[in-house]
Amino acid sequence: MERIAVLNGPNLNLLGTREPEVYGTQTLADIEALCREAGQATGVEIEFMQSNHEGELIDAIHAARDAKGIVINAGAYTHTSVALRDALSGVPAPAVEVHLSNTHAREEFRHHSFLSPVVRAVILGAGAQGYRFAIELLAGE
Ligand code: CA2
Repeated sequence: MERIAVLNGPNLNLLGTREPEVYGTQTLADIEALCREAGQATGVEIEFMQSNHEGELIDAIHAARDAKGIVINAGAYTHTSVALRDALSGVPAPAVEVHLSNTHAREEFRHHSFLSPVVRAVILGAGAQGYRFAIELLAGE
């Protein structure tokens, strides 16, 4: 079965504990369950991980090089990390960048993404459903 890697960056392990008005009430475990449901519905295996460490996320991108796709919410590294962008550019798997919040409606430092120019699609502000949309897109291509 083909697989899709779902990668989550720093602080996303705190979801559901604070700032529900920005990020919703769902926990990362809820999002993982949603992704596994979307994987079952679309016939792909889901690999789901979260890390607070940039290098671990880079290793996970490299490990997903032969996957059908990568769904990535890189958290704040989105706005800072040339290294994550280079990792995504360096693997053949297409990636979809997902953010729970609409980063363009927030502070200016969240408006720029180093990742957006090198991904297949960007999904902003759809909450946890954004992960489902990303899996459906990648699984269908
Ligand atoms: O909207 C998103 O998904 C973000 O990637 C979330 C990141 C933020 O830095 C990006 O600009 C947009 C932050 C995730 C941290 O989530 C927390 C949740 C609860 C409490 C504290 C942090």
